[in-house]
Amino acid sequence: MKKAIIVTVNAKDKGRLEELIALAETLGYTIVKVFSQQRKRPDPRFLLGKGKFKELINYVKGLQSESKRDNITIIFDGNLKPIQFFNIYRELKNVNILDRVQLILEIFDEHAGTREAKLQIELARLKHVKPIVKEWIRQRKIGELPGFLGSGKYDVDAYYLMIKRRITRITQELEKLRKLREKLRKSRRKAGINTVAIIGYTSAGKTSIFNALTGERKKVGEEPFTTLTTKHKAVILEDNLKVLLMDTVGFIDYIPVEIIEAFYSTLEEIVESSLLLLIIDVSEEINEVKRKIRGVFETLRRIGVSGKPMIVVFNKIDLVEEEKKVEEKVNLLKNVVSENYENIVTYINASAKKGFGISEITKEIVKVLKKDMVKVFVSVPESKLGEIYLPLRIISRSNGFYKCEVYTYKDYLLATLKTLKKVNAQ
Ligand SMILES: Nc1nc2c(ncn2[C@@H]2O[C@H](COP(=O)(O)OP(=O)(O)OP(=O)(O)O)[C@@H](O)[C@H]2O)c(=O)[nH]1
Ligand SMILES: [Mg+2]
Repeated sequence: MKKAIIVTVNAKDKGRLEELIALAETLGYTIVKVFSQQRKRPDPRFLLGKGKFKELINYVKGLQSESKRDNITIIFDGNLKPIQFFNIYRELKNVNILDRVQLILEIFDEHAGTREAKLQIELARLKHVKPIVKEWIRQRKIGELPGFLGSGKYDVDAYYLMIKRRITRITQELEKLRKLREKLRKSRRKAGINTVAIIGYTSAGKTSIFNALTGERKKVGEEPFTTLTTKHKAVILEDNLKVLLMDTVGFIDYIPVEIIEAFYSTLEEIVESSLLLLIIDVSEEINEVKRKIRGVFETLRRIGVSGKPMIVVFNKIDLVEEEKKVEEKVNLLKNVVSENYENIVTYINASAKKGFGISEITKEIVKVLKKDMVKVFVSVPESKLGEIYLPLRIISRSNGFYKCEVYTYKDYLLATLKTLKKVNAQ
């Protein structure tokens, strides 16, 4: 049995602790106890104060003598400092120690389907353990510890070197993949295709909305981080107006820097998209919904998104019972959203499950994107019509020519005119 003890100091709200428990349970841990403490500041040595830490040690010893075969893990809420990790490890032999970063990475790992996702997870892990190993080296030098995790005296130096080399290698490889994506993005925009990024807290229903808008059947699930790699699908909304809808990795409250840096490099695509579709699960208790909304905006700030137009979708409306309550809740949430973001286009109530609000979302997307486009009137020879990949609407047809309205993005107007000339359009 995978038993886990959760340790939290100065937990700000219940929701976050419950979330940590849910994350651990997702990984198959059974939570046997929660140690929580309020103190002026976390203890620099053990996070918990001396007395409470003793209690933890005794509790673990009790568990260990009860059953030798059980695997015991201690999960710390928040991020342990290397010295704390080291101190705790020294006092508590034969248990696994995880903090929030490692826990999230374990879940990511279970869902990682692509090579890129796997590399990103490995990079985040290496960056996370690097300072801990460094601390180990420091402790050994001052004579506190003979070896690393019970291994030979100098293995720890070799291990540290390996970590550094591997970080360099992976960073290079990810950089190549990133450049490739960048090229793709540019060519899409030239072809008049805009990207709409569907974003939101994990389990908000992003993939469900993505599926409803595209007719896809990508995997949805109750578990957090069902989606780990951004998925694209081109859809034609109207008059040849093609957009690329993008389903993304869910956010989570307090994403550690390592994960943002390594894993969320894919989220660059969010930074470069034309429009954001923010999905909010309104079915939960109001304070929980608010906490998650703030978490999302915090992440957006950290990845450098601001001012981009955003459509806010209040999803899972089917789970809120009375209509009056929906109205009340949604109004409160609008305040939280508008306090945190500048450019909200509109708010839409929806249920991906019941198909409610989906056509409204489409309509609003079209409205926003067309704002950024200009119309050009041209006559195109019939045989060449198929060579125009831009959104267009045929107005009339005469003498072998189609009279059309062609849409293009303002910043690509010159390029578009050139392309039109090539197909003898006038
Ligand atoms: N009742 C109800 N359930 C919904 C609705 N939309 C999504 N769900 C459920 O919510 C859960 C999460 O949905 P997903 O679409 O996987 O959510 P996600 O945001 O893509 O989640 P991650 O990829 O894990 O971050 C699933 O069990 C869905 O069936 C809705 O409108 N109503
Ligand atoms: Mg998903």
